[in-house]
Amino acid sequence: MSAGPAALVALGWDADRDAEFAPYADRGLAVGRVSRVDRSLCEIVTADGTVRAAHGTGGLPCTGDWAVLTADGTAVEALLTRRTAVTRSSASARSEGQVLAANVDLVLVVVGLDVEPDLGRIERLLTVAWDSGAQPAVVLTKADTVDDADDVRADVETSAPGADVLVVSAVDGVGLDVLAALASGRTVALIGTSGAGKSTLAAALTGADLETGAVRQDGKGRHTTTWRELVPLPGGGVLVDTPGLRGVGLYDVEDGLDLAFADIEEYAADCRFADCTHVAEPGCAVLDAVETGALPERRLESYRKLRREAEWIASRTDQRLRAERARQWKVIHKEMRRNPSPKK
Ligand SMILES: Nc1nc2c(ncn2[C@@H]2O[C@H](COP(=O)(O)OP(=O)(O)OP(=O)(O)O)[C@@H](O)[C@H]2O)c(=O)[nH]1
Ligand SMILES: [Mg+2]
Ligand SMILES: [Zn+2]
Repeated sequence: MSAGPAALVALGWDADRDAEFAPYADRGLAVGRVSRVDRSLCEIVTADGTVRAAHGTGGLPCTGDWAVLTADGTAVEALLTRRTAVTRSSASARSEGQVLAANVDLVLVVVGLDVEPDLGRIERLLTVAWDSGAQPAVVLTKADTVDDADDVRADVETSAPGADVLVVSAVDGVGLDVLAALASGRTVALIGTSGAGKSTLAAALTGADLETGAVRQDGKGRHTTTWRELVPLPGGGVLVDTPGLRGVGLYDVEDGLDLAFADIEEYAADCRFADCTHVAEPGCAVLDAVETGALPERRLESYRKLRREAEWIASRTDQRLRAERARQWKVIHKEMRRNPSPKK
C-alpha cells in the first residue's frame, strides 16, 4: 500500500495540491517532486521513494515541479500548476525563459563578502527573485573574511527595499540560525554568481554534502554546481541549489522591476507627468530624490539599465512571436491556394 502524497508534506505538499491532484489520484496515478532534471530524464521524489522518469509531453519539468507520473511510472504525465518560477532568459538565441526552480517560496540572493559587492548585480538578481513570485532575501555570506560586514549590509539594504538582508558565515556559523529559521518549512532557492558560496551554504543548512568549489580538484574552474538539486531541510522544507549564474538575463520581468525598485516607483507616483521617464522632465519627483540625496544616482541608473534591457528582451520576444505567427499564416495561405474551398 502506497504512503500517498500526504507523506510529502515535508517537501511542500499541501491541501491545494491535494485538490488539484485528486482527479489523478482517482486514476491511481502517483505524484512526486522533481529533484533533478537531466537532458531526457528527471528524478522525482515520491512517497514511495525516488524514481527516474522521462520528461513526457506535459511541458518540460524543472526542479521543484510537482509531477504526476504515468500509470507505468516511466514518464511524467502532467505537471501541477507552477505557483512561482525563478526564470532567466535562456542562453540560446531563442528568446525563451529558462526556469531555474519552480514552486519556490523564498529566493536567497547569495553574495560573497570576500569580494566588493556589486550593487547593480544584486539589484539584477533581486529583480529576478521578485519576479518569480516568491519572497526574496539577500544573504551576505563569508562574513568571516571581512570586518565591516554591517557597513556592507547597510549599503545593500538601500538596494533591497522590502527584502531582508542577512549576514552569515558558513565557516564560523554566524547568522546561520536566523537563516535556518527563515528557511524552515519552505522551498528555498539559492541564486548568485559562481563562487558566491551557495553550495557551501546549502550544505551548512541541510547537512548534506553538496559539491562545492573547495573540493573540486580537476582544474576545470570554479563553476562547480552543474545541476540543480532539491535537498530536504532538517526541520521540513527543501532547498534548491543552482549553478553560478555568470550573466542573468532578464526575462519578462516587468513586475520584478516594479517590486525590486519599489522606492523609485513610490517617488514616481509624485512626478508631474504620468508617463515621466525620469530623465529631464520638469516636476520629476525621482530626479528630485536624486537631487536631495534620498535616492542614490547609481541606483536610478541601474534601474534604467535593467528596464532598457527588459524592454529590449520583450521586443525580441514579440518579434519572435510575430515571425512565428507570420510563418503559420504562410502555411495556412499555402493550404488555401492548394485547396481553395476546404470541405467542412
Ligand atoms: N571563508 C569562507 N569561505 C567560504 C564560505 N562559504 C563558501 N566559501 C568558499 O567559497 C568558495 C565557493 O563556494 P561554493 O559554495 O562552491 O560557491 P557556489 O556559489 O556554490 O559556486 P558555483 O557552484 O560555482 O555557483 C569555496 O572555496 C568555499 O569553501 C564562508 O562562509 N567563508
Ligand atoms: Mg555551487
Ligand atoms: Zn519622473
